[in-house]
Amino acid sequence: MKISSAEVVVTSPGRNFVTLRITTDEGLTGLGDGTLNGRELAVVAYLRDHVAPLLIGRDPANIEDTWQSLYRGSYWRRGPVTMAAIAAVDVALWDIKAKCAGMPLYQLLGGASRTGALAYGHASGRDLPELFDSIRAHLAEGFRAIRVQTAIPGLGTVYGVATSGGGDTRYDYEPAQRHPQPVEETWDTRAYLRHLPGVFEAVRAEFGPELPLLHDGHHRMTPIQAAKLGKELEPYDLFWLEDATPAEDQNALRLIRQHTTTPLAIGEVFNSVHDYTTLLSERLIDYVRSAVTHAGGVTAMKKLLDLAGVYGIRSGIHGPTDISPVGMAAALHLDLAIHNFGIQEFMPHSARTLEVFRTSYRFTDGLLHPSDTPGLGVELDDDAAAAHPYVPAYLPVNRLTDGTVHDW
Ligand code: EZ4
Ligand code: CO
Repeated sequence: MKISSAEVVVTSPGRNFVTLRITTDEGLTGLGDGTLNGRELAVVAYLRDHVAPLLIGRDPANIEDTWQSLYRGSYWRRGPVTMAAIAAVDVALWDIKAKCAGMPLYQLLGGASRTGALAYGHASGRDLPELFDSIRAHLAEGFRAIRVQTAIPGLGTVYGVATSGGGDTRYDYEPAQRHPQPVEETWDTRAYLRHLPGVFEAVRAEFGPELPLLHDGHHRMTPIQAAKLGKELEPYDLFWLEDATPAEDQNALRLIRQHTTTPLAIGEVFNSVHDYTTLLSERLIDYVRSAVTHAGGVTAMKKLLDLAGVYGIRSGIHGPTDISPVGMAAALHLDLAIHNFGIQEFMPHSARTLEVFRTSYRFTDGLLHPSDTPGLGVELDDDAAAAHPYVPAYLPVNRLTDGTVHDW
């Protein structure tokens, strides 16, 4: 069997998605996700101009060889654009292989290690009553683990918080904020540090000790600020504190770790196992946050998670709405198969997105299952995709109250 075409589909049903469809001379197709939020067209050009021509004529069965050819063979390696492009190819080839085998992908990864993957949902509120309502709504939807984000007194819109109340409100730029320029938000880390422990105290008092609670610091603290927050949150027994510091400095985690037993999760912006070597070998984190879509696909994620498992570190695969349903399905097959599964982030996609991407994964009683459909279990509706052309959209930019650009 040979690859006969590799076609890039860009669609924007509320937000932009980049999908690679690989077709073989026997008519089999596989889908891969290469969506890189705010830099989508860089991956499109990389795939269309520099990868697709190299794939034609290759044997789709040789996934490891194709991965290594694209990684080592390009000379320029790593980086989010390259690794998202490689991920798109890798996941599409796994989809083809599993369809060929007539099995769901998780069977090729070793079979099911659990009945389903514990998912966490994103609750948020501008004040405590709104936050409590949001937590209750997520519990009613079946979530058994909840991420908690709140507004900060004195600041306007901040990461992770829905901007208006009501049932269908999404915080996460769903629909994405589609402007030719990023919107700007204002940030004050000291105000955040003063406010957050009281929020978790109130949530624990209202919802009791059992419910797993998570929080995303979204790269805004210095190491010593993160250490202080981790200590102050210890009484509220977080499942994890995510992205406490900008994660490219692995040594920063050593300082945080010395001060707090709050579990730490990091890595959604990482794209290589080499971003993790110190963090894993020194056990500086508890959860690996990389996305299949941004870290080289199933092939690379399996190796990364196996290495994490050597150190007793578990998975917490990134699953925001800017990962397409194709990338989400790939994550779910890994979640079901690996031994050291921790938790899966799950922000349900919009109805419009799910008209473009026909999924078969299920969410039942707080657990996600990729389904037993052969392959990934996701198909792309070309007509629906074509109805939603690309729209420029960027993540926000953060500025401190004095105007200094800060990590968002
Ligand atoms: O801000 O995926 O844990 N989830 C996150 C996400 C990220 C977006 C960036 O594109 O931090 O909401
Ligand atoms: Co995050």
